[in-house]
Amino acid sequence: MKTVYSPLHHRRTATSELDGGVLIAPHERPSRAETILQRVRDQALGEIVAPVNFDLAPILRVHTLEYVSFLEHCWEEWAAAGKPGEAIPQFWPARGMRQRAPKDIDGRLGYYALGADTSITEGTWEAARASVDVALTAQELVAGGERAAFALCRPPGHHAAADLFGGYCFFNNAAIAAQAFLDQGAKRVAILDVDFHHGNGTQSIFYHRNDVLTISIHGDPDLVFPHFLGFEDEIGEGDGAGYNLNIVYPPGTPFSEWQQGLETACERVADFRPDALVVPLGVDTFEGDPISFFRLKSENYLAMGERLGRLGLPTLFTMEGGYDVDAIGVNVANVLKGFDLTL
Ligand code: OKP
Ligand code: MG
Ligand code: ZN
Repeated sequence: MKTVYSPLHHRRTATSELDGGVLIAPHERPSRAETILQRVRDQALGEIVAPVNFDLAPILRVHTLEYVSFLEHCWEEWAAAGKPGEAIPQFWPARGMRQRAPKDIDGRLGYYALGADTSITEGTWEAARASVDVALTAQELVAGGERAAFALCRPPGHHAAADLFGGYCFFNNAAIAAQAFLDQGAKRVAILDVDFHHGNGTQSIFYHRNDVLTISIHGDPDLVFPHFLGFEDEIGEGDGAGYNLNIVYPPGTPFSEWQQGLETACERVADFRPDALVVPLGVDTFEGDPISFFRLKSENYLAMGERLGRLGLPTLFTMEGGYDVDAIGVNVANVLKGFDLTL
């Protein structure tokens, strides 16, 4: 399958991630995308193509205008206020407080953030825009008749909600692409999130709808980020009741267990009879991942890709997490290779 890649991801070069009470070098770093690109190239998995530039319209189908404007201007406002470091939120509209974006940049940062792990920096806007272009270009390949495409998105997207950034995400690439399929005439789209973390943004965006089935397999949020969403009793609401599925696993989960969740997820996808499948692809389920707790091995990603391919659906992969940079290329390429074996 083809891979869509943009070097503009390099514009996202944060130097700080608040973790353990100190600022560390971010886990979500440029070398991630480069390692994946290199492996895709070395394994000759298919042509690597540049994205087309899209305007804001497809983004605004998913995100609010006030949020998009905030992201566009955050860095200049922060820099104009004379702050010495990167833009990190510190204050939230917590329980009992007003849910309203104030004028002050510290207030606005907290209003639009779901955590303090994700700094906004110069170039973040440009990189996040390019990441959406990558997803939408790959979406067009699939809509145009390719059986599958890989959007090598960076920064990732599945934690971003309609008006929230965090968990290294700004725009929800997978949700924007899913909405694009619908806007081009698809009746139903399924999103199957295999990243180690719950796809909270994607779930929230489609929670009240039955035209997008959202499924996520992830580490128990009682124990890990995003902490406040992703439990199994979240099944959707209103028209969306029955159209969200969360499959949760504990620390130490090996592929033999995880695979059962994948089987359940795939059967639900097949029952839904979608016109397209979007797979937010994180490989932070790997045993060597520094911030996660599953135990998948590199060879398991071949089987994962193969199972997804056996669904027989037009499929768009959007890159999400995976932080063992030495292994990320092999693991991602294995998923794509396993999928391609079914063609
Ligand atoms: C993004 B994606 C670890 C910090 C955790 C949030 C994790 C974001 C994961 N000390 N920060 O789903 O891979
Ligand atoms: Mg997930
Ligand atoms: Zn993740």
